[in-house]
Order: sequence, then structure tokens, then C-alpha cells
Amino acid sequence: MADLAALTAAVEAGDRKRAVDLTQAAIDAGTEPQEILDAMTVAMTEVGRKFACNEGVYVPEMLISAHAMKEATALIEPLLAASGVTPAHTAVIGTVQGDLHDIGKNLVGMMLKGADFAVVDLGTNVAPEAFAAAVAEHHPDVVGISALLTTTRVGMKDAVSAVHGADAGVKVLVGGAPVTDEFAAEIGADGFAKDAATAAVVAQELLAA
Ligand code: B1M
Repeated sequence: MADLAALTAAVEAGDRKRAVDLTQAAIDAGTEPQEILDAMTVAMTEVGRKFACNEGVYVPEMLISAHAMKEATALIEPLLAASGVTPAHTAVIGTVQGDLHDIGKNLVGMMLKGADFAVVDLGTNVAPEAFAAAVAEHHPDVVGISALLTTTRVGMKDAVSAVHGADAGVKVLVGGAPVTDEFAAEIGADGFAKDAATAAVVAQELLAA
């Protein structure tokens, strides 16, 4: 019988090998791929909560857990695709034009995947038109825009406008070191998150609202 509680614990602890082995064992035992994925999502939700509450989880721990989940998820992705199970939501993410920082943005992508989002990552230095084109192509529920420089932060306004111009219903979430709640409201973003764990929570809240 599959030990999904142990899988949750392995992902939370960032133990890649154990996470992969337990995932394979669960597959071999005939466990539904969605159930296996849910066990890992629970782990990432807990990692995110501990990070947000300063309970001994920092950026490196979050990255290690996310990598463990990524490797284990690779085993079930073909099964999920074959069974017609797709992530509940889609997010497009990218770093604003002129900005090459991507570590925080990548972390946001990993946390969104852990929260059952399919993530289309446009990379860094993304022009407003490229965000708009991605909205037209992928029809996301949420667009996440990251900025790490005070000089590039100003370009977020054009990116937010371009996304809303492409689809007024898409929720835009912004974040990054120089971004604040007030700034997000000023440029017309729908939400702001101070870190990657909060980004996944805010993205879900925006869709539930
Ligand atoms: Co640069 N850099 N950098 N840099 N860099 C900073 C940001 C800086 C604060 C360093 C400093 O001066 N103390 C400073 C910005 C100052 C400012 O404008 N306020 C700076 C500068 C000036 C520059 C250059 C201009 C330097 C130069 O060339 N003279 C240059 C700019 C290049 C460009 O982008 N056009 C530059 C270049 C680089 C490197 C390429 C060398 C490298 C980036 C490598 C990469 O990303 N692949 C780099 C790095 C590594 C940094 C620091 C050291 C680390 C950034 C980082 O990855 N942090 C940074 C100083 C620092 O932060 N201590 C610095 C870890 C990461 C997990 O945190 O990205 O903040 P962060 O993400 C957080 C939150 O911000 C949030 O969640 C994450 C945590 O969970 N978050 C979001 C981020 N995006 C979000 C999106 C969301 C929600 C939350 O929703 C969508």
C-alpha cells in the first residue's frame, strides 16, 4: 500500500531520493496519480506556511522542497496527461522588461505549480507586448510579474495595462523586492505578494474572489 503521508513528509523535508522512491512505489501500488500529486501539494502548502510564518523555512529550504516535488512529479506527469487530469489553473509568469533577475520569479513558479497551477514561464526581460501575446495564446487565470530593480519596477505599469488590455478578466499579481502593496494598487495590479509562498496563496485568493 502506498505511503502518501511519508511522501508528504519527504517533499516537506526536501528529500529528493525518498520522494522519488515513494512516488514510484505509489505508482507501482496503483495509486491514482491525482492522489499522489495531492500528497505533494499538501507538503508545499505547509512549506509555504512555515516560510511565511518564519518557522524555520527559508528560501533554500523552499527551493529544496520544490526541487524534490519537481523530480517526483516528473514520474506522474505522463500518467496525469494520459488520464486527462490537468492542473486546475494556468499562470503565466515573467520578469519585467529590462530586468534579468529570475531567482525569485522561478521560486514563484515552483510554488504556483505546488498549488495546482500549470505555469508558462516567459523568462526575464519580458516586454508588455510579450505578456499580452502570452495571455492571448495560453488564456491564463493569473499573470505574475516580477521586478527586482527600482528602475524596472516602473515598467510594470505598462505590463499590467497590456495584460488587462489583452483580457480584462485576467488577474495580475506583482511582486519582487522593490514592489509594495501601495505600488501594486497604484499601477492597477489585482494583487501583490511579498514572497513566493504568499504569491501562491494570493493567486488562489484572487481566483476565489
Ligand atoms: Co542584482 N541587484 N543587479 N543581480 N541582485 C539586486 C536586486 C540589488 C538589490 C543588489 C544591491 O545593490 N544591493 C540591486 C537592486 C537595487 C535596486 O534597484 N533597488 C541590484 C542591481 C543594482 C543589479 C544590477 C543593476 C547591477 C549592475 O549591473 N550594476 C544588475 C541589473 C541587471 C538587470 O537585471 N538588467 C544586476 C544583476 C544581477 C545578476 C545578473 C548578477 C544576479 C541575477 C541572477 C539571476 O537572477 N539569475 C543578481 C543578483 C543575484 C542580485 C541579488 C544579490 C540577489 C537577488 C535574488 O535572487 N535574491 C540582489 C540583492 C539581494 O536581494 N540581496 C540584487 C533571492 C530571491 C529568492 O529573492 O528575487 O527578492 P527575490 O524574490 C523574493 C521576493 O522578492 C518575492 O519572492 C521571492 C522570495 O520568496 N518575489 C515575488 C520576487 N518576484 C515575485 C513575484 C511575485 C511575488 C513575489 O508575484 C508575481
